[in-house]
Amino acid sequence: MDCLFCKIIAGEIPSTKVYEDELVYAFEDINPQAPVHVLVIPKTHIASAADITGENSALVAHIFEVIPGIAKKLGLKNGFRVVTNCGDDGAQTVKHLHFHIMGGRPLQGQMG
Ligand code: DGP
Repeated sequence: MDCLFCKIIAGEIPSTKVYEDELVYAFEDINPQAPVHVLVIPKTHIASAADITGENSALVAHIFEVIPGIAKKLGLKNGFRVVTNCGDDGAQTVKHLHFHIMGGRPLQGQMG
């Protein structure tokens, strides 16, 4: 499968790791939109939030379980944003489910 984020997980494309366990990989976004901008991805390929099912929802729950620890490690004491873009209208450019963690400054109240 020709998936950019699967290649990052495999180490075929370099990335700056922030967190990793057996299910999840987190790394710095190449085009940060905030002082802290990290992507959290499942190691199993799921194309987008539209592909979350009863079969893989435990993995998604695990992602949300590890996000507070990642945010703490990143020093986001004052809060942060978690976003997933889904599909073309959702401005998803990489078709591997990913959650943006953004923070490090007060963010605007509206998106898009
Ligand atoms: P989205 O628009 O939600 O699909 O966001 C995709 C994000 O992926 C975008 O913020 C930039 C980031 N990105 C794209 N290519 C690379 C890459 O090769 N390395 C890293 N670290 N991030 C990437």
